Amino acid sequence: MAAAASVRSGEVLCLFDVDGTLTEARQKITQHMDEFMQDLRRKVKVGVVSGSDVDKIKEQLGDEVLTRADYVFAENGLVAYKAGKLLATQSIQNHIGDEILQNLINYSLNYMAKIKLPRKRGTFIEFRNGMLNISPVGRSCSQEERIEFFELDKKEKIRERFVADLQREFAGKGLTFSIGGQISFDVFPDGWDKRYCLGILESDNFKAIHFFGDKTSPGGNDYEIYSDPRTIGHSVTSPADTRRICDELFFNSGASIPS
Ligand code: M1P
Repeated sequence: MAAAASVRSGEVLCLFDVDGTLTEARQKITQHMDEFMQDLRRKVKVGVVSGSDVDKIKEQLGDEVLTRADYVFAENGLVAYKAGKLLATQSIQNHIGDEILQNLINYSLNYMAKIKLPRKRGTFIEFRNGMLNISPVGRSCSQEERIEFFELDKKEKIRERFVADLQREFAGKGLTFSIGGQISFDVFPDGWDKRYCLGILESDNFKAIHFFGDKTSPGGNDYEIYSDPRTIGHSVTSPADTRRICDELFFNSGASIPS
């Protein structure tokens, strides 16, 4: 697939979260959904914005995602691509400094060392460009172990309690803790949530930016961008629901592209 054409002012952009919106959590996009997105791309510009890093987005949406979408905003846009080209990256260590960063890592490892779970695996803290991703069970768990932790977490609120503790411990340090997926939460400087990518998009002068996400309630990692006045927010329940809404908005209306 060729790289996207340059963006003309006044166009419409559809911006999609990944997990629960374009794919099932941490799963690959289905062929049907992938084809749908390419059909949509004939009508509007298409971008993705995820808390995940670019390698995970590629695992889920395919290696060609950087050119099969007009924009890819990994780590909430802290690593940003447009038409396949890297625009900018951010560094959490430069922003918050090594002192706070190390305190946060030490405190989190210490907290996790005291949690007893049915099982633990590896990679409890993943250091990304613009954020840390912290997982009590460990990111190297299998799919079955992931679901097991997710179910346990729903009952025991392991991540919620961990996040509440960190919010108390690191109050006033300018950090946001965001639960987006199933086994982990993200930590990044205040303001570096998914709205971060809207700043990057400003100069492209879109007539309208539609955002689609599944974690749109307060506390969810789609909430801020979903409720931002710069977007038209759509709350979805699954990839099929995303397709249904896009279908209604852009294919079945019979009218011009809604803004
Ligand atoms: O859905 C977004 C989240 O996806 C992953 O979460 P988990 O592995 O816990 O399901 C992570 O990449 C996380 O950073 C991201 O916010």
